[in-house]
Amino acid sequence: MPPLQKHNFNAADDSYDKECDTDKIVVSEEEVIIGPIRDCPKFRILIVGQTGVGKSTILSKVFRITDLEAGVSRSAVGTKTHQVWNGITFPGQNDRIIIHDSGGFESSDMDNMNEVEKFIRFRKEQPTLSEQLHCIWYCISCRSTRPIQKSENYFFNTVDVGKIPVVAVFTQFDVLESNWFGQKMMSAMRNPSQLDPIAIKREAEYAAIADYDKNYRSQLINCIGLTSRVGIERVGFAPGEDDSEHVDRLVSQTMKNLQQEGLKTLWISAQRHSADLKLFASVDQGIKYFWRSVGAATVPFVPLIGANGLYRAFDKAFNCITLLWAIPDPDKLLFNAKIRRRFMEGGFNITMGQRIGRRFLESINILGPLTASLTAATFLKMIASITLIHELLFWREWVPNGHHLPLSEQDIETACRKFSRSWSRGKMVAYVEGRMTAGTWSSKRECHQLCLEAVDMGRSDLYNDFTRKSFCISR
Ligand SMILES: Nc1nc2c(ncn2[C@@H]2O[C@H](COP(=O)(O)OP(=O)(O)O)[C@@H](O)[C@H]2O)c(=O)[nH]1
Ligand SMILES: [Mg+2]
Repeated sequence: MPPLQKHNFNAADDSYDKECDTDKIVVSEEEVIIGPIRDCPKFRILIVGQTGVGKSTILSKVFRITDLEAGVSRSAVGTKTHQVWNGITFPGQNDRIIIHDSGGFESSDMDNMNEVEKFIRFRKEQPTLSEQLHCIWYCISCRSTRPIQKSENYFFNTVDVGKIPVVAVFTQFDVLESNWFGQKMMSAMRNPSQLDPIAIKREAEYAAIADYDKNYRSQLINCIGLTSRVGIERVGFAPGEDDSEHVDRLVSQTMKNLQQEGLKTLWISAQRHSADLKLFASVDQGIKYFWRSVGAATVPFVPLIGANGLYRAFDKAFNCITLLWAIPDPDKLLFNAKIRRRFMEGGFNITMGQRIGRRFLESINILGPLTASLTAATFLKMIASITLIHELLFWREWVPNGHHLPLSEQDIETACRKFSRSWSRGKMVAYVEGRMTAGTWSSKRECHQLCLEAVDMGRSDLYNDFTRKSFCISR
């Protein structure tokens, strides 16, 4: 543990005006997120399932990795049965995951299952969080008419996973839908004058869900018991169809099964599907930093904070938000003080040459020290701006065939400029300032709510183009 550093946030010196090397920021013990992610920077997940159930497909959807085989294997070990021991990482694609793939095995192949069991036992005995296994996805295909067989029975009833969260994922659900669609179309053909493909598609969806509940989900519940802590989810990725809702459900089901706060945060950072989860967490963490630095735990709060403190809190919130979005950034541009200033310039729409730092913050209020509402408004605008600019960068890399382009200064420049000139920024700022003047900033809860609303407002106009898919995960 590094020594706990005490900061005098209201110090009158210029220390925070100096370029701040954010890589070297000393993290105190109570740090909520930077600590856990520093100690355990990668989410370690085991994915189990027979060949062809769609394991690689799921991984690519949730983590934005293109090719599992192209990952970097940590410890290449011998035979196919031993494949599970290889932790695969994805530098430049997703720096927050280590994947263990059971490799394909047939249902009667108990050798492979025994190896999986040995691997789980080994991971359970590891003393540090980063060496432990954080989650298991057990995939079963809906293509199979007998989904629960010998290896499923063995895994869910005999293998002792301890506290490791398990999600049973029924894959290729769309295959059930198309089977039902086929059947229903056939019988409708008998009376072609009443043929209505749209109505039949809807009927097929309902039939598939009923089929799934009765013949897949219930079968598994019969096998494991109603009180089991295993999460159960279904996903289907039909070619050419929008499947974001399916990925959404798997991401939230996994989140629900994680017990530890630190792991939940790591999960939010590791999954690269839901921007909403990252966004909510950014606001949560940003407000926490603000609150800690204002030095007032009472309600209504009185911010006892100078420009130094504000800048410092901003900087920490920035670290935290950057870690949450986990945008592949091989050159660590997002931790560079000069580049970070572009975010502030983007957020406040000031000209490039202007000095940003403590003096800038003081100059916001040229008549004297920052007032309570001004402090709060400034900080909330900052949190909302950094969050929204991160979101722009997050979607930037997700254009067909264009993902995993390394982040460049130009990309950051473009995103900051787009944001600073957008209606969104204008609306967000006006909203925060309006509400502040009305005095609705005096409790923690109100500040938090206001910041979420501001982000939402800022979001509304930024994504009228193709880049944003509207995922929404309710909290
Ligand atoms: N229709 C449909 N096909 C899928 C789905 N998931 C995977 N596939 C296809 O099934 C095949 C095997 O998938 P893959 O992810 O490689 O399975 P793995 O062997 O478990 O890694 C590939 O041709 C995929 O395109 C799905 O949800 N629906
Ligand atoms: Mg595979």
